[in-house]
Amino acid sequence: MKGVALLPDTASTFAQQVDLLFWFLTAVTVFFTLLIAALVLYFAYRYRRGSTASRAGAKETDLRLEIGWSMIPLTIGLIVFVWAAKLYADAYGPPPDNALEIFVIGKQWMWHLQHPNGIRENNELHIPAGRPVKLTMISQDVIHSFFVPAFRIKRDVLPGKYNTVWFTPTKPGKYHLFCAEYCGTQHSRMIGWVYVMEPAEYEKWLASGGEARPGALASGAGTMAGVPTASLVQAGEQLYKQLRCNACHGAADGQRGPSHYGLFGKKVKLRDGTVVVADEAYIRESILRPLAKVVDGYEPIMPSYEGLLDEERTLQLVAYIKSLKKPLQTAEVKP
Ligand code: HEC
Ligand SMILES: [Cu+2]
Repeated sequence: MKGVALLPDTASTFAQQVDLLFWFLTAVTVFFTLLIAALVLYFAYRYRRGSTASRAGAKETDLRLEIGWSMIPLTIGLIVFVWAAKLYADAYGPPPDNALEIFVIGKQWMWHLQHPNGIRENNELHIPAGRPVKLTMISQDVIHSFFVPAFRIKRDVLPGKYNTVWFTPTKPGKYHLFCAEYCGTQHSRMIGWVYVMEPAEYEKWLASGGEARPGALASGAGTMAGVPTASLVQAGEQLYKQLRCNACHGAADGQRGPSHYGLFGKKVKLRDGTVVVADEAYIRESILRPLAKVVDGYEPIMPSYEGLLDEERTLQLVAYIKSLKKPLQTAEVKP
């Protein structure tokens, strides 16, 4: 430890912005604390019992003073509110398009992280500096919370629902990852490291399947040694065939079920007349609980896969369906 750390490392673009807000709040607080304390002392001294200071013309009320001490704090409060709300909306809103997408599964008591190319890591995450990273997170059991103080991001990881958060790491280094939601006996062990690497180094790491990683020795309990056997999408495709999803879902609509080509991001009309956007959460729900939202024009005949698929395999299916782009390449889906 290097002395007493006032703040954790500042290692993402949010961290810089959050710190600015933090220092602004601190400055405002210090300023008014000193001002008020000085006035209290000054008046206590000046008008102490027995002092000769004149008390003539003392007023009961002063409208300007009252407006002042209402409006100034209100203005400062609103500035802080708008500033903080903007930061919050940035961090928890949609990420930039070029974001690197990482899937996170929390389970008692570890973090399971999955790169798009299939590399999996446990309690370790390797990412390049300077590029936005989007985390799509879900829990296999109870509520967890993904917390990296150096990035100033913390987001609940819930069972049954994808939550996302994004950030842009700025500084290569090794940063603590915590679970910030009490999740059972070994909650305190649900920790790990985020390695931010120079982009070139990261490419090397990816190419080596997650072997050439700094810190590989430092932390004994590490990755499942890469395993870049199948990319997420390929794993999903295999599973899709294995589960015979294509018995009902073909290359075009009009089979027993709708086609999945071009589904991701599309507006889907449902039986009850409502329209939903097909995002990750919708696709996941459609697989696990097909009856929750039935597509208009189709019979509710799809079997539920709830209980048959764990979150990892569900993610693979979601990733595969996401990858099916509109202009369909024939022969990709064999009925
Ligand atoms: C017995 C036929 C059948 C099988 C097998 C089947 N589905 Fe479906 N699926 C349907 C039908 C019919 C619908 C439309 C009605 C609905 O929403 O329930 C549908 C809807 C969907 C949707 C929503 C599509 C949209 O356009 O909004 C997704 C996603 C989906 N299925 C994925 C899968 C996956 C993944 C599998 C394999 C694990 C699978 N389905 C297996 C019949 C099937
Ligand atoms: Cu936890």
